[in-house]
Amino acid sequence: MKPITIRSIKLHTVLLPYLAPFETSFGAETDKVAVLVELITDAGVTGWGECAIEFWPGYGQETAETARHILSEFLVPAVIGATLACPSEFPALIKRFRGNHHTRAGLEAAVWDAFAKSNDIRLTHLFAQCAPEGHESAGRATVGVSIGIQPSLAATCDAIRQRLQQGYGRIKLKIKRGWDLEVARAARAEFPDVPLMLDANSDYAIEDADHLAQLDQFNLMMIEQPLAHDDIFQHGRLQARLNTPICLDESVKSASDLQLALQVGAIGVLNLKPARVGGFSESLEIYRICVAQELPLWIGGMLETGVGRAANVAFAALPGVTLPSDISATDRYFASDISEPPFALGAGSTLATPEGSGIGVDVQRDRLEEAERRWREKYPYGKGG
Ligand code: OSB
Ligand code: MG
Repeated sequence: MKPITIRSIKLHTVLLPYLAPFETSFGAETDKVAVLVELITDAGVTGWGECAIEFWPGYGQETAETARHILSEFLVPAVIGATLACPSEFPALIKRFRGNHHTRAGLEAAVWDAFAKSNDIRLTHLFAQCAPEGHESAGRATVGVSIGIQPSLAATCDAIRQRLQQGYGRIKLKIKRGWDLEVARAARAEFPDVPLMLDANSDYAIEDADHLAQLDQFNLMMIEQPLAHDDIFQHGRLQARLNTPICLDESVKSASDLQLALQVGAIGVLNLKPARVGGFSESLEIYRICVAQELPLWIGGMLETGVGRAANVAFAALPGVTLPSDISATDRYFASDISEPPFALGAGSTLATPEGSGIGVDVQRDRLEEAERRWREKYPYGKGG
């Protein structure tokens, strides 16, 4: 394959209003905030990547301002002019800078897209080439939907019913302290056979083990991230007291975290968010471990714009991603996304990988400018730009 040389990089901070606020155990969000990375190669090919952040330092600790700072002061200067024979050479270029996983993942994603486009291949096929021998892209990802905390149990059941009618085959409900057993009970009463899971976003402590064990009666696929975002050890102790498999999200920030979680019995399923682990190279490393250990795997989402969504769908179409991913159709998030075409739910609760080369979706300049203007208007004191 043809190598690429990075000529220039431009950053875009965007704000896209969600169709409805998304509430988790740590609060509600009304808008998608993201920093989009536009990378241009010496040959004039443009690659796009998304730093999958949120408005505040919650889930991933990074914000639009930290992402811009880390990119413009450190990461971008370190990579301009670099030539890459393969995108997996990229992490070495920025190895001396630590942390900021969501930020570096956005930059790396732009490299993967530019590389795939330069070689006129779809990103999903490029990922497959980097996966173990014999792994080929299915050309579509099996997906589910993540439903935020609702104002009532009735509203929760309404939301589930609506998503099932739309064709989603797996439901994830957000829970928190005081909003857990009744939610599972209400959902199971109305939907006894639906593949169902819960996500606590770190709201519990090991002292809640007896309480959480009561969830075993609801035949859940898994419970996601019940304990602290930086804990692995206590999840191992908790798993010993639950039949429901524990799925780690926040706690696995690298391949080495995953090895530790496996070693101490803290994990039965992995939610892999490429942003959380610092990019697609580390994601491929983690993918190989999951395949070798036969650990059930799915790809998580951060309510991304079409740019981030396209790359995640490309990865989620790999055969080692064995469970439905948290990547829903565009109309579950936005009235109008930043890119075209939108992602639509297909038969069997799937999203197809777009046909074009690279991520296969095109950023719409007018919508990009509009979304950048929205960010500036909402945060006029120099936040982003
Ligand atoms: O915990 O998986 C999570 C969104 C933002 C931050 C954390 C999480 C989520 C989701 C959304 O669950 C999944 C999606 O993108 O649809
Ligand atoms: Mg989660």
